[in-house]
Amino acid sequence: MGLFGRRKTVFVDSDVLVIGGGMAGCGATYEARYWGRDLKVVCVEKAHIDRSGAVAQGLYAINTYMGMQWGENQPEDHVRYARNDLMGLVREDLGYDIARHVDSTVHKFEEWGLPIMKDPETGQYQREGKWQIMIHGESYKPIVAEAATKAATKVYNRIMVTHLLMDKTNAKRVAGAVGFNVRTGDFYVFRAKAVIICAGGASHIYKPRAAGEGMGRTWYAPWSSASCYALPILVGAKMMQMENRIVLTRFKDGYGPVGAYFLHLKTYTENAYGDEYESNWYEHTKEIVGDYVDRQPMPTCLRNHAILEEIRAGRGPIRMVTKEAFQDPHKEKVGWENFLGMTIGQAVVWASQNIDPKHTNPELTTSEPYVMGSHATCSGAWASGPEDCAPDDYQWGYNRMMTIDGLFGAGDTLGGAAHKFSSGSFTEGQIAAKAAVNYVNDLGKDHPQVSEAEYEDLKKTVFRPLENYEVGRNEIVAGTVSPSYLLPLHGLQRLEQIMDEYVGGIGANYITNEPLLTRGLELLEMLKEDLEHLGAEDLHQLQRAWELQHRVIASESVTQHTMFRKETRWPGYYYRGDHPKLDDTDWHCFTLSRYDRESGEWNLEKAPVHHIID
Ligand code: SFD
Ligand code: AMP
Repeated sequence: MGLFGRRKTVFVDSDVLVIGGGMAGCGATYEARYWGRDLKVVCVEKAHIDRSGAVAQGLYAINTYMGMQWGENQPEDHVRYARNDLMGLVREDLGYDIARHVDSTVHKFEEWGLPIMKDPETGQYQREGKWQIMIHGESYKPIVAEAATKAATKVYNRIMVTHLLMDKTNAKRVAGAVGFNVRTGDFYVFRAKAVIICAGGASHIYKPRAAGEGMGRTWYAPWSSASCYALPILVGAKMMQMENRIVLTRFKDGYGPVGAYFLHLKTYTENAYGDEYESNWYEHTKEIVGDYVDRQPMPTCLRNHAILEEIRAGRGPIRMVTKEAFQDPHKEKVGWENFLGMTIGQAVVWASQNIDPKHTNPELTTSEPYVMGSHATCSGAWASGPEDCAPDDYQWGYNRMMTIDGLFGAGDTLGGAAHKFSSGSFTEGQIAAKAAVNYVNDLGKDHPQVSEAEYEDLKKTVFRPLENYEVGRNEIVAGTVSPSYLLPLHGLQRLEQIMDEYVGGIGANYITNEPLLTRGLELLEMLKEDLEHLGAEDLHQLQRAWELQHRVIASESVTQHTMFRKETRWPGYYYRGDHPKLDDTDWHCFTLSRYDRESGEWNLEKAPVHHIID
């Protein structure tokens, strides 16, 4: 049993287990109770549900709201918008399903106490842009968490889920999950009839621009550690479009989002010499992507592309022209409040660097890539679509169920439906939970069983880094250097460098090619071998160790997908130097992968893109 054999094991039984209590997880927990009045609904969260996930700090806008009550937009319009932004490749059935339900979700948020700004003239929600509405959202997360907490049978905070459990007699059916309490070190075995993964996206798989002491400052939450991808990948669920990682235009050094500035303050950008530059790159971009360059609004990746090209041409930095907008006291107030309610670090960085946007146009930069299913990209698990509108190719079971029986997902976890954002992620959690409750009810007496041998083995695996450290620390040669273990931070830095240099990160100008990807995969394989020897000094480091494990498997998936798609589909997100153009003839398709944990092999295939909206 090793050094840690006597560690306590806690068993928790549930009908529906929700992994991750962020936006999607709160939506799933809330809705599972609505449809499953008598069911046992458990939510497990690695932090504390009141302030966890990407919305922990608050938000200043809800980016997905149709406004159907005022005839502003229809769900079909949102599908067209997301399809356009993703250069054609979205699961229209999934996006439509969210769009038709998202307004009523937002109305609930308001009912629960979220202050939504109103247009003083019309009394309607204050629009930031066509899809975005403005909120006083510092307490957005505690508000939705309260609804989920009241709905749950129990929320287990401070437990990091590390692995899924499969049914003893059916390896394609989920039976629960295991994890550990990051404060007490207890081992948890969650037995469940259905599992909904809502564990957020992935930051820190690429080397961030902010290194060293600023490392924790990234745009996406630094604690978004790819569990939502690793958990399904490791049990053989199919993933989609994992090459579609996102790069965001952000204010320099603080990673402050730009949407409120562009859309509400009506700011614009210029190069170092005060010139407009996007039109310089029109012909060049048209050669790469064809007519997609003429779509309105211009796809997010192409806006990045123009910035990157202008900088490569030596006319950087790119600045946002704020000086004009900030002359209006209302806009000045909104400009500052936007960050104080959402990304406080940006306001602090400006103060520390003597930047007052009223007098200085701040610099923009492009971020390191993140992996997300909820913002302007849609990487994630491949899920079954809604019964009434998903084409046959996209329908094999319950709505939002992955290719594993009983395993559902929502938010960043699921691929295909870009532009969900916070409201759409909560909505998708609701949709998944309704389907999961139906699944549980339909099971009857045929319940999945967990295998004792499986969870006992996992218990040893989960705590092994503590043991490695305990034994290996006797051999420390200098400071933190040991010949027999690897610390999580060192492993993370190695991962970030591999991804940066070989898989198109900032250091490589987002460019990669087949030889680079091939070498990147070899280096990832070597890193994986060394992960057996991760050493964790304490429970906090044990969590870091498992976050690293999850990031590495997700990174491998990104690399495999990037290798498979032999075109540059989204210039501005990444470039295949050996296939520099968009190729609609061969690649107007989804890429799917499946990892076989026995052989370690990845299987990649194409899936058709069906357009269900004209
Ligand atoms: O402007 C485990 N987002 C924005 N959405 C908006 O609607 N408006 C905005 O203004 C937004 N902007 C923005 C946004 C995010 C960030 C970081 C900033 C600014 C600075 C995007 C949304 O936040 C995002 O789309 C949703 O939050 C996604 O929801 P979800 O549920 O997929 O992820 P989550 O909320 O991060 O929650 C994940 C949870 O899982 C937990 N977890 N628990 C147990 N075991 C494990 N192994 C776990 N791994 C993770 C996490 O702790 C977390 O609670 S703007 O820039 O676009
Ligand atoms: P961001 O703050 O960049 O995360 O963006 C917030 C929202 O505004 C998202 O819905 C973006 O797609 C949208 N957005 C940001 N910048 C622009 C722009 N220049 N044009 C159109 N939409 C934008």
